[in-house]
Amino acid sequence: MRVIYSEDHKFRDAKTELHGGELMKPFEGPFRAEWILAAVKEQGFKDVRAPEKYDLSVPMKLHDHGYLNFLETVWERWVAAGFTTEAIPISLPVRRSYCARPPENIDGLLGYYANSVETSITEGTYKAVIAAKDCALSAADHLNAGHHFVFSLSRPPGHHAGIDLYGGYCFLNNAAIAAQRVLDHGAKKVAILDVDFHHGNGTQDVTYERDDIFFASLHGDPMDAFPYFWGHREEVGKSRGEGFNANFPMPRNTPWSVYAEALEAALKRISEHGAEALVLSLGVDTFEKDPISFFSLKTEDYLKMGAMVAGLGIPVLVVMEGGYGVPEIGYNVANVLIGLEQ
Ligand code: OKP
Ligand code: ZN
Repeated sequence: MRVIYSEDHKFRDAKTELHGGELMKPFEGPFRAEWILAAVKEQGFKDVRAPEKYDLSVPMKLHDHGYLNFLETVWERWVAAGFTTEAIPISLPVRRSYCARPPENIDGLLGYYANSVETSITEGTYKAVIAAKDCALSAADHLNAGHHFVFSLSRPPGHHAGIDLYGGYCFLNNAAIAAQRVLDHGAKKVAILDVDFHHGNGTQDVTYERDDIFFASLHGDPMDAFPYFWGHREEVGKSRGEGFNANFPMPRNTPWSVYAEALEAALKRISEHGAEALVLSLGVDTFEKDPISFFSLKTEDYLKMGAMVAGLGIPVLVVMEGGYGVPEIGYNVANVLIGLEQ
């Protein structure tokens, strides 16, 4: 298992997250990658490499070009508008708004491109976002070169980032970017399996009308969990992508025994799709002690998760998504990697 890691994730270190009506210290911070890196090294994954640098040609196949320009320039435009704090949108397009075109004002533009508002944008954010994208692309190139397992240990996460939407701590869809790179190298069919506690609404958005990327997500029922407006079972894909999207919402306190059945079903669908490679959007916020989630997985369950995914018998590129609050996140991630290699 090769691990791809860039120190540049540290440039995303927001001071604020709007949570429960207050600006608090964010759940998604540099300490997460540090805990995960320390644990995977301790568990024997010592082949840690920095990513190569890439341009935006692969992200441009998935994300809106105006959105990419927004990500690159938002901080300087926010500062130029006279703001001195982290950037948070105020006004969002909602039901019955006429939002056919992005506003010119940066305050309005933030809302135009946001799918939620807890994700404050800071000076260093874009640099870290680019590094996470480079980790995903480098990991894909290692897979393309014949490695069976690769881990992109990156942050910020990506699975809530849609075609032209940021939020849920995400900006670029690292998992879809990796999947696209594998397709560009010659694979005809790939799959993305999202085991983060939260529905991968961004990944669903960028893959919804495609039949070359099968997307499956296991997550807290959106009736009760962020991102609330996506992730129901009836979302099965659209036009040529119809039948290539599968959601597995689950209730509070879901234990491994129930989770494993959904995972089995998702893996069966991925097999039937004929995927030649898998991108695993790995969030370990399904852990029983996660501070913002409500499943009941235990540290040893992640070994079984990795082993089940390895049962597909295809190359697996693991991309880091969520997992918060407690140092166990590192051991939970390491257990998935150990399970994969068994
Ligand atoms: C990102 B990822 C806590 C409520 C949830 C956003 C959660 C983003 C999760 N303030 N807010 O999928 O782990
Ligand atoms: Zn999550």
